[in-house]
Amino acid sequence: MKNLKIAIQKSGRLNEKSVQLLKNCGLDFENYKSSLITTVGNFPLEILFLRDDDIPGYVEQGIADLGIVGENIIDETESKVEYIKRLGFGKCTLKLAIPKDSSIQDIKDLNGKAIATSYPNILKNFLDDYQINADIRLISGSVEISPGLGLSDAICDIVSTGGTLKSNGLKPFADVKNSEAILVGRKGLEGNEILAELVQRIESVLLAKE
Ligand code: PRT
Ligand code: ZN
Repeated sequence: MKNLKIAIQKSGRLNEKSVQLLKNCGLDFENYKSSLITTVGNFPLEILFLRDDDIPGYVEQGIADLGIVGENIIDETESKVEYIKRLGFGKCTLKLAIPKDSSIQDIKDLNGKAIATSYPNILKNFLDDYQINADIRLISGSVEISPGLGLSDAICDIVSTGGTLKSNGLKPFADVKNSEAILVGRKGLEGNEILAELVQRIESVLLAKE
C-alpha cells in the first residue's frame, strides 16, 4: 500500500505537540528543522512540515492525505476536508475584543464600526448571523495594537490566556468560535488501512492522557 503523507506545522504553537503526538504513536522519524519532508522509518508515513495556513489547502487538494491544524484555520480557509479526530491541544477561542473604555456594549453596537482581524471569513459569517454591517479590516499580525493606533474600534483575534488583550488595554467582548487542533483528511480515505492503524494509535495515546 502507498505511504500516506501527513502535513504538520513546521514551527509555531502546534509544531511541538504534533511531533510529540506522532512520536508517542511509536513513529520513528528525524525532526530536522531544516527539512520540509521526512520519512517515518517504521511506519508507511511521510511527514510534510508546512505553514499552518497552507495545511488545509494541501489536504483538500490531496497533496497531503492528512493534516494536523487548528479548527480556526480550517474554517477560515473554508477547505473541504474531513474531520477525523479532535486532538485536545492548541485550544483557544476566536474572540471579539474592545478597548477597556469603549462605549460598545452590545453586538448591535458593532454596526458601522471598524473591526481588525486575520479571520475575515469567520468574522463576516458571525456578523451576518446578527445582521451587522461592520467594516472588516484585514491585518495579518499584531491585530491587538490596532485599536490603540486608531485603526479599528474592535478586534477579532485568537485568545488563550487573555494576557495579550490585557496588556494592550483590551477586554474580551464576545466569543466567536472555539478551536483546537484537529486531524483532518482528504476525501476518499475511507477504508484506508494505514489511516485506521494510525487513528487507533492516536486514540490510545489520547486515552492514556485522560
Ligand atoms: O508560521 P505559521 O503560519 O505556521 O504559524 P502562525 O504564526 O500563523 O500560528 P501560531 O503558531 O501562532 O498558531 C498556530 C495555531 O495555534 C493557531 O492557528 C491556533 O489554532 C492555535 N493557538 C492556540 C493559538 C493560540 N493558542 C494563541 N494564543 N494561535 C495564536 N495565539 C496568539 C493570538 O493570535 C494572540 O496574538 O497568541 C496571542 C494571544 O495569546 P494570549 O495567551 O495572550 O491570550
Ligand atoms: Zn499561520
